[in-house]
Amino acid sequence: MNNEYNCWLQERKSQAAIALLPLLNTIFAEEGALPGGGEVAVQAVEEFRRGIKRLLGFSPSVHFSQSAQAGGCGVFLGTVSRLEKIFSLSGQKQAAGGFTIRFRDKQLVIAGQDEPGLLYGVFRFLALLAMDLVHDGLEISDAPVSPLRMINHWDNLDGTIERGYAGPSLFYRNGRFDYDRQRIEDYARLLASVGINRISINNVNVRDEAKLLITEEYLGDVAALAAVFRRFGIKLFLSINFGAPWSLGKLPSADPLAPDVAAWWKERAALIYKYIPDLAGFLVKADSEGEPGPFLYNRTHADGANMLAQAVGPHGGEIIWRCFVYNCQQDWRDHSFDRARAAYDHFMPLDGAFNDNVILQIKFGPYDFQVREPVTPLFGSFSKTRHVMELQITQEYTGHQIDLCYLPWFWEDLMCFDTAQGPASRISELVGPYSGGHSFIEGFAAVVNVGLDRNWTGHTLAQANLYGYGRIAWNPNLTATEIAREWSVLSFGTGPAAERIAAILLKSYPAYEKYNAPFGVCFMVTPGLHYGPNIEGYEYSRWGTYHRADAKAIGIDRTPSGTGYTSQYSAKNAAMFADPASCPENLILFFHRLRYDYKMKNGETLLQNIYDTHFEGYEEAAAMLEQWKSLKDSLEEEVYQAVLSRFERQLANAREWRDQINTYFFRKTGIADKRGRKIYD
Ligand code: GCW
Repeated sequence: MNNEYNCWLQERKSQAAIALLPLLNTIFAEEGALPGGGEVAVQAVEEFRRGIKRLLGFSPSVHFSQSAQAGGCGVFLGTVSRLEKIFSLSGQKQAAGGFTIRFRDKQLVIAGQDEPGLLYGVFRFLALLAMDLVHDGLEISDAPVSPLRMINHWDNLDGTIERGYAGPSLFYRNGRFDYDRQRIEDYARLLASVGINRISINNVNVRDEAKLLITEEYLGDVAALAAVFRRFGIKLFLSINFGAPWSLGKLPSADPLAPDVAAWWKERAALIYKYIPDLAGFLVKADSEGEPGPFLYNRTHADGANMLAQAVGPHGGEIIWRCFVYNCQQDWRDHSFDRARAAYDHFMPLDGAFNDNVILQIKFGPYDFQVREPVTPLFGSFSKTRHVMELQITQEYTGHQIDLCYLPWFWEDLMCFDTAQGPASRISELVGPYSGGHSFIEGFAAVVNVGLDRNWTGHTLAQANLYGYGRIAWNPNLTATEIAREWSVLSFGTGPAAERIAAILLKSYPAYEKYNAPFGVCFMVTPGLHYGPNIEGYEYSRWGTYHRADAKAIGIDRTPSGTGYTSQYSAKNAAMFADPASCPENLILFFHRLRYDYKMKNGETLLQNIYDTHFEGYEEAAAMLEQWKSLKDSLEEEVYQAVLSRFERQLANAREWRDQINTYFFRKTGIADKRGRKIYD
């Protein structure tokens, strides 16, 4: 049974837990976990206790002790440095956040490399317990592959959320912090349970009252929120407005090289850190979609980021600087400009010019979280600059949490992309702690999909995307299938329903992609809203995202004979993308302008493939609805009905996409579907 508020931390009787009952009755926690010791360790012990209550219905008693007893029966929680001597755990040093779980001889030991590691170990053990996977002899060591695992909120202080589809903000209302403390704690628990360790709490577009978050009027409230997340090993970032020195400080400019500007930020940082001594730093969207930035003063992005880095550096802070910088005042008539080139053109020349405490945040693709776009060429190319990959959990272009679209399916694909720059150059292989001279991706940041809706994500099954993000950020080698199964069992129990729900999840992305814009062409979506089709909606606009379909052909030539974007990739990938024969077909219209009679690998024309995928996508959406209906008797009525109504809306959306896209191309070409299916004229 599923109480949707609890997401993947459901209350239920676990069979494995029942078998372990006597053992789980007593917890011995090491000294460091004593109240007054490390806050995160204390929370880890508390989470263990709560977790057992959730899965077994009773609270074990906790004994804090100076030194654990090797002989006794019970649960031993602590850090490796203390427990390894007593339990002779393998002395291998793990990455920060790592843990070992060992269960044998009536002893369960959970040892964290550090306090967050203990917390993650506890959550992992509880997940294994809930999945009935705990057995005598169990021994697991795990550690996060990515050091930085971040959530970005695009919440505004008026309570709205930019691109939010699950109700108002968890944090703000009417220009103030206004939240249910219990709910924030529950949120922090959910995030920590999948390993999240950083959170930015306000929209990267910093407007109105959000500009005042860095003033004393709000800093006390920021500190109070930081305190809730701190216990769960999660540190806060604040999004800041680069123009603050003039908008807030009344200085003549915000020029990063002006001494009064640098001094203003230094002073401001000192004030902020007085309130929140462990603030992780600032997140900055500069020179992007109307936000101010260093270009206003003819300075580089390194000038801008480094100036801020110097302000927060003395306090241990970091600057996360977004690479989503492009000209959004484009003339659609101008074919020489290509927005896809922008991030690389702006940032590649600056590789190595950033301070050590600057991390660049790079959207996974060259455009903007499209359903299908290639991995940006910046990954694998940067070697002297710290950087992370930005993903979008909120379903801006993937169905607004009305349509089911299980994102880890696509993220797995991204992780497998081979940048072809040196050995071990797949994205998943590049993820790890940064060390100068290597192109390591230090982790991930993702725009979150939660709001005040009771089930957090609007569509209950969209919880899988939040869960999946945490898991992939922890370990990019996990597969979408593994994650779907895990999430389904944790959310719906070990019965047969979970396997069937996982199967639906795994079909959802390909279905969505099929009824969406074809073959990586992008942006055939309703302008502004970004839900539902509008095939020429962005065609004559300023945003630089065109497909230029005419009666004969569609797509942008991004090869050296076109915009040259392919040349930003490694030689091997440049050659692969530049030739339609070797370019992956799901991206073929991103890289090429092709005639509708172009023969695809299946022997059919491009046009026929467009028709086929759109008919298929609709059928697959219809099949998901039927599969959901067949689960009626296995699910809680409320969850069943709520998800059912989303599937019905999704089907209406899929139908609109199918028919508008097919009709558009039929009208352009006058060529009918060779299978004679209904295309409206
Ligand atoms: O995807 C686009 C969105 C904007 C967003 C921007 C960004 C926060 O449409 O709403 O602004 O990206 O990533 O900065």
